Amino acid sequence: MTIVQDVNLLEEIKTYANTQGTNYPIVNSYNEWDPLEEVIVGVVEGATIPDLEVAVKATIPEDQIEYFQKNAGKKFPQEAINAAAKELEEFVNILEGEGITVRRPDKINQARSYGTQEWQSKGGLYQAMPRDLLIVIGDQIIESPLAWRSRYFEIFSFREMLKDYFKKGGKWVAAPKPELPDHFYRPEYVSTGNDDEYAINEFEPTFDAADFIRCGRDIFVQKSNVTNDFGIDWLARQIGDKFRVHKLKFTDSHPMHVDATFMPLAPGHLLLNPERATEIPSLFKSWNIMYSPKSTLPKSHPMYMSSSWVNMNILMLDEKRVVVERQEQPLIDLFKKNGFEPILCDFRNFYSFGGGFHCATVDVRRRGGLQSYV
Ligand code: DAV
Repeated sequence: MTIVQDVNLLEEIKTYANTQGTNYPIVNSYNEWDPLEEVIVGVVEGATIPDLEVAVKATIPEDQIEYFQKNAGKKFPQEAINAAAKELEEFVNILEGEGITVRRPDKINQARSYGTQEWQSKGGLYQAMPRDLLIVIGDQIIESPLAWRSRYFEIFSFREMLKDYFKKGGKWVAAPKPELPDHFYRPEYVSTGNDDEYAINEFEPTFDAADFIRCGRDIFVQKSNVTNDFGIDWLARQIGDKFRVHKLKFTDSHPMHVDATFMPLAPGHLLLNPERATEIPSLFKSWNIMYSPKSTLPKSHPMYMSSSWVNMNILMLDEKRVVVERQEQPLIDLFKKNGFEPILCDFRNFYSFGGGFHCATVDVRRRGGLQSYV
């Protein structure tokens, strides 16, 4: 893994005014670890099997391809949804118990077809993973231009809260709505895991917000089967020259979302996926590098959309407290050994839908300002 390009590289700007102790804007989050005050947590009710689009096929586990092909547009098994929903409630209770304000999107029926003048989708997907849809960088909350047609209208179930944030002074921005024509996709593409080729091209900007990770003024991003250079350039220009955007490249044959690969935990501490991060990114050479143990999930556990590396997809409540899956003992031990305070929550049934605690959330407000950490 190496930084292949620095976007928006400007002269060094060290520390901005740290607003600690004063009032923050309603939308305020610069990194993954400042004390969390308000968070969006997804909902999984209504989760629907998406069409086997080119960029879906490029990212889901191969043993699910036939299932998606046969069942697109139908709901995922109700028992699986119910079990995941129960874990989300436990997660919300934990967050609220820690004094954090939790907002939830509207539950909408995704098992309904829709389309544009160019294409049709048998249904939507879910509202379970707000991390893909929205990114907060500083005082802006930004809607992503998603590359999956099955996620075209997903953001609508978050609009009530976005309107509310706007009314309370939040800066609300949406990236240009993509067209997603057939020629945007590359069905012929076969990944080697090490090339710079993906299932989408550069016709228009797209990204999933979960391909970005925030470390103060340094923002890290991977290109993937849903995030292209054009999308990265759009975001870099939108957030402006207070930030530097760095592209990272990992060894991953199904790249989509960097947060089960590369997870800065707190200043000086970086959690890496040992299979994908074969090198330490150069800016992190002086950091404490922690390699995530493999998930303890049994092979028989259904994983519809992702690998079991979602065990390292954790949420930091501050520089010490970390929400971890209850049964991931080796990872829990690693956190303790490195001075972190794990807070345990069942989440294996939620994993089945393709994400962990980081995926299931968007941190809208953390207590802290813009700083340099690397
Ligand atoms: O298998 O590493 C994780 C996806 C998180 N939204 C993976 C994908």
